[in-house]
Amino acid sequence: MFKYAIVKKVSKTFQYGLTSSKLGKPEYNKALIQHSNYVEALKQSGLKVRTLEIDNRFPDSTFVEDTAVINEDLAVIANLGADSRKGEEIEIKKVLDEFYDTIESIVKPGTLDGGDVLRVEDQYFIGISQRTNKAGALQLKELLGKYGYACSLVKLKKVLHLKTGIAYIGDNNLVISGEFIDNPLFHEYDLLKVDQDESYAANCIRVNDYVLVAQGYKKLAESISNLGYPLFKLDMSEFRKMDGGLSCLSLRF
Ligand code: CIR
Repeated sequence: MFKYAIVKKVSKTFQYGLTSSKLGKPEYNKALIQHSNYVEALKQSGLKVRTLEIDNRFPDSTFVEDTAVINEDLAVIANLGADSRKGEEIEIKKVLDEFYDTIESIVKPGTLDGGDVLRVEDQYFIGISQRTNKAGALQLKELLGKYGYACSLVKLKKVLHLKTGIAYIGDNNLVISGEFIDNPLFHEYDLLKVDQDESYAANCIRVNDYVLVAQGYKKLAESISNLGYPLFKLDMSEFRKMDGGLSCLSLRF
């Protein structure tokens, strides 16, 4: 069970963030509404939400998930892979200091974005991507290993982050899309395969009893619902324009 979430208000410079989506410029006011609906869903799922103030120096800073990897034992501060995002982690470290006795950090030459780190029970998968390099992944593997977590590295081919294409929703159920479907690393799980036309929705999150899923992706919503999970369907259009999804908008612990 999660108790807390950390989120961060959408920067006024959001439209200048990194993206490969070609979906156009995000509408700021719409993004604010979508963000506040997201926070509301986290609260309805039972979380106390800590909302960090806006920081216009960092257009992508609302995507707090990338700044750290946290679990019940420790917090690991990321060394973000994109130059324009380096420094976002400083504020997050200060906040996590209030909650954690043990805080570690990924350091140069290692880089790592939290979006590349997927936890499945006591097993972690770490994506090697444009943002996370092997040195960063191996540092994280060593840190988590001290607490008994196993780690496997997954080389990404197309997607930005590992969790762009995979989500673990509990009870052995892995939501999986695109390049990951044929990867034998994931074949021991019960796979909910996401069709190509719904691939954006693969980035969903389990929060206590609920699954939060992007609105407008009916096939996946139905498959998850058929497994018995209650859903929150959230409009994510403006975050999608900036390559962001549901997991990216919070740190949950
Ligand atoms: C970026 O490219 O860094 C942001 N525009 C999107 C980050 C999305 N984060 C995530 O998938 N964990």
